[in-house]
Amino acid sequence: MRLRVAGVFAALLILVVGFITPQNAEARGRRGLLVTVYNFPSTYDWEESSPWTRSRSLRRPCLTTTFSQIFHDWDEGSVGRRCNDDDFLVRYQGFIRVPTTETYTFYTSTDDGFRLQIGRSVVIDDWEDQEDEEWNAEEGISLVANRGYTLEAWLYENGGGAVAELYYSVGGDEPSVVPSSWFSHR
Ligand SMILES: [Ca+2]
Ligand SMILES: [Ca+2]
Repeated sequence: MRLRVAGVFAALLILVVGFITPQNAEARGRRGLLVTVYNFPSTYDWEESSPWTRSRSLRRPCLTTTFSQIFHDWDEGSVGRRCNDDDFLVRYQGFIRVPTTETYTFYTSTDDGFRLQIGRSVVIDDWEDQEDEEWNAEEGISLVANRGYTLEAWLYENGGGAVAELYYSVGGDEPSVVPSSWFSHR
């Protein structure tokens, strides 16, 4: 009897988790970053835009989900089935916790523009039309171990391919993709 109750409870739990996990979600629970994607008209002037100053005016996302990392190559395609192939904006929100107190250098490979803010510091400000390369931008910031810093990042795609990849390095090591274990959104 007790086993049967446990079985029913487990089934219910799976149902509930499945229901609250958004479509396209790559991360569960508090893991990963909250991601919101918005469509824009093809005439939009991206390089002159600064959505972080008017984020409250952004309405009706084409996709709301969680991504475990900032590590995607959408090629010529879209982020979600209701989203444009070109002219879209991706907003990442959450927290970053690093394992050791260090100066972290962040590297980006993005197409097109990208901006990364950690706490109050704008670490990467690379808001322009471009193709992805090694590296489109790199910048260092000192972070304290196990402290939860707010993280907000933005990517826009203006045409052709779309890429958003965030790497880090400490002490001159080869850059690695920022691991999912550093990100959370609650
Ligand atoms: Ca595209
Ligand atoms: Ca592009």
